Amino acid sequence: MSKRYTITAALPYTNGPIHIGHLAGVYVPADIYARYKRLTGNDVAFICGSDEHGVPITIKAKKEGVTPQDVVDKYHAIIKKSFVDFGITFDNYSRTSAKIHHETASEFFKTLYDKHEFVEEVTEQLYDEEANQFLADRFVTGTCPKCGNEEAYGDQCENCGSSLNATDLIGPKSAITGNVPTLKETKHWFLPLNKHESFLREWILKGHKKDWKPNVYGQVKSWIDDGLRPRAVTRDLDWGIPVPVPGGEGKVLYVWFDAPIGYISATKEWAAHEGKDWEPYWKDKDTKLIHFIGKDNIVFHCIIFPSMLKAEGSYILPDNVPANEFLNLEGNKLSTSKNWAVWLPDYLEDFPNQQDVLRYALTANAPESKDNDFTWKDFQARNNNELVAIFGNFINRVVVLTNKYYDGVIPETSEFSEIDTETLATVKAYPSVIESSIERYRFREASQELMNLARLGNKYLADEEPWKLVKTDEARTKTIMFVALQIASALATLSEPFLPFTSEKLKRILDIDTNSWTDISTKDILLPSGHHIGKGELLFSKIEDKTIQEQLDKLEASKKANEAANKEVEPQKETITFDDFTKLDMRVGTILEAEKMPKTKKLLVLKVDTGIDTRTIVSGIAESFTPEEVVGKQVTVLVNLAPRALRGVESEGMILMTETPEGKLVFVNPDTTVNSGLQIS
Ligand code: B3M
Ligand code: ZN
Repeated sequence: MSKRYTITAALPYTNGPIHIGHLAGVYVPADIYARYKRLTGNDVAFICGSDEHGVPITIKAKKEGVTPQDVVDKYHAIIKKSFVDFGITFDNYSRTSAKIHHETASEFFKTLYDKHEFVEEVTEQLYDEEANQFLADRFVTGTCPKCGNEEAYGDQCENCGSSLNATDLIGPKSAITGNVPTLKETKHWFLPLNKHESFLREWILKGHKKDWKPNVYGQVKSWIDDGLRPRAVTRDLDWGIPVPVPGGEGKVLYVWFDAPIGYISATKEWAAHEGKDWEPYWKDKDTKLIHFIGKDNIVFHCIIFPSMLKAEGSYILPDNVPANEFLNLEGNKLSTSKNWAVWLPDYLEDFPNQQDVLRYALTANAPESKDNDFTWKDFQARNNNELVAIFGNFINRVVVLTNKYYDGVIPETSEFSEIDTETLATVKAYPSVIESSIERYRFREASQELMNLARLGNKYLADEEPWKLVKTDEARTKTIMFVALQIASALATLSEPFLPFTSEKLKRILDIDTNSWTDISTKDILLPSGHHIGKGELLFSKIEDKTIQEQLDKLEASKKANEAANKEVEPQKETITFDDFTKLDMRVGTILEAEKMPKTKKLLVLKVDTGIDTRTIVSGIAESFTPEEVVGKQVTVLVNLAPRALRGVESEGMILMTETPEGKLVFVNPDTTVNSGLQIS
């Protein structure tokens, strides 16, 4: 029976592109669920949009020397394109800087204000005297009072997910100047969450949201049990939605107050475009509201937003909030600021038209109940051992053999053998097998069940060996190919939520666009005899080790570049006198010969013309230069350094070098080519 679903996916901050962690944590599971609900005949509104207010945007704008609007315009377009590129089928991808959102959020705030749902209070907030501004959210960092994380923000700790007041932080520090903040009085409007505790207990704990994932239910229960406190829902900032009530001048709505309302405004925008009524999607009690998010957003979607909806009074509450844990990358936390990520535009550049490979690898390894690690090796294995060797191989054999034996026409069958009947019965059971996993938000499990259907096909062909029988038993061969084609057709339909691009290709190859999800379990024949299929095309291609190594090298390089960019400059050494300096005798030298020091990685043995003489100098530059690269180079040489033996070679002096932030050694060179021996002072 068809139902109405409002499915939302967390609104990504528009302060940078999105990466594989966003896909794995939120958007691929949400898309699988939305596609599946559509395929099974439901009325779906799949909603998302850019989260364009909040401090991360203003910090980025300051860093890039542009306006916040420039930042959100740039990244809204990049992110929106990434979602289209990866087949994330939002019915509307809006943005919170849109007029309709400002109106909707202002109206929502005004309704709560008029209902006296807020507490208006003047309190002391953190203030940066030098920057002359209040410090809220990511403008201030400090130690989380709950878990000790030293990089907690003023509104939230990403480590334990706690929602914080900036004044809760231990040892707060301004993210603008680094100063220790002072306290200054200011008026804000608070949502008294403590007032909603009994409702939340009733709705979640007593309502015993048994189908909420344990990681979600557990976090929510601990917050409620710890005691809920009023949360400020306005800020002393100039980027955001102005507070629409008297006394709100110079203040904006807290980003986590306005952003969830973005789901509502984006639904309104979509419904207006589609000529639909938006209200049933947010106010009809039979509508299922599902929020797909990452675990750091649980408190906002399970406690704060439901309290807002309850206080407003006319909205439904979320039916489920299947939050995922975090995805790590090669053993380290994904980090936008440290550029430790696989950005979606970069992925597509390196793996064109291979979105499904990433969707599958991220789903098969999704951080559904605990943080999980994305490794390029696993990505390669999922592709080569499953998508190529099982799914692709099966489809390829079915299509090639059908074209080879019957010119692409699906053959007539004779009587089914026992294995045929069993196999076809197993195929019919797969929609409910996959459904059962999806309905419990177990998309990893669901993706493996899909792969098991491909395994079934592979095994059936390997056991029945039509390529051997075709010479001796034409009737039996025809029946085997007929059965195999039914499995291929089921895969074309059931793969759509997980592998949308492959599903489309497969439907094109098999020339089908009719079978619905339920047909697979109800119809006896999915592809009738006489139906004509197309020629084969490779669904997946093997990924070689060198391709994976290139990705690992890229990561290593970005890690080095980031370390370099953030490297602290060495503190100055102790002061020396001018006399000390005059003792140094630095000359221009020319490297005449160079060779590697045997059995070492770092050392080159150089013959240097110092203008005074030609001498041997051992230099630790072999990892930055080959001997050929340095011959003829003019360098700065400290000539009166006492000789010392290095690996049995007497080194008489030192070549002056420096190390770039990327860790590469470079010569401290005289500006132009000059005679060796010239003094440097
Ligand atoms: N912009 C995403 C995050 O915390 C946040 C989600 C808003 S959903 C209403 O990374
Ligand atoms: Zn914490």
